[in-house]
Amino acid sequence: MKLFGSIPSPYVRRIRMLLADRSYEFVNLNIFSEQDRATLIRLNPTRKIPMLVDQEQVIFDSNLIYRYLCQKLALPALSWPQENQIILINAANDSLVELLICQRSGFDTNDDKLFFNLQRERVGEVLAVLEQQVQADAFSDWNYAAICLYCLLDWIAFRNLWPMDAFPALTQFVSANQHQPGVASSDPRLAG
Ligand SMILES: N[C@@H](CCC(=O)N[C@@H](CS)C(=O)NCC(=O)O)C(=O)O
Repeated sequence: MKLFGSIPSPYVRRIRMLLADRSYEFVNLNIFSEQDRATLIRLNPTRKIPMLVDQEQVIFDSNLIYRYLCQKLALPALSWPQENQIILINAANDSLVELLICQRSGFDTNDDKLFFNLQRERVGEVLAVLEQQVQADAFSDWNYAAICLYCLLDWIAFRNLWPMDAFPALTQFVSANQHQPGVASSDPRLAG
């Protein structure tokens, strides 16, 4: 199996952490370089990372990759509450990706504009719900939902995307899980 992605991407990191002790090849792409972008486009018309190549099969999207690996590696299927947790994490993650791309396109994402307001509202509300869930021990097991949460929160810290002072339980969740399998080796700070 080959996982195509980048080191900083939180969506790619989920799968790297999930596969921490398993044998697979990681192909590190810079999706904005000409050569790597050609690889991305050839394999994945959505032009997003990650994608997984297993013999002739190409699987797009971290969520589908998890389902594929569940079947292939007999991993535990997600419960409905875990599916909902991942929907929450994805919603905040997607909005932060959009805001980051807008910033890199030269927009001031703190402007009072509908698109930016919607993303910021979503991120703030979702982080507040996740804070409550962590306080209620809904992320106390190290499972795929917890991996996804860790990748989101550590990426927020790495890119300095959102003030976390209002979310002490989320901050504590990151410190408490720093030694989990695959966390250190997939650190986005290693991208250089
Ligand atoms: N739903 C996708 C989201 C993947 C995603 O947004 N990846 C980002 C990198 S973190 C990306 O490839 N962005 C490129 C773009 O938006 O053009 C998944 O779960 O894999």
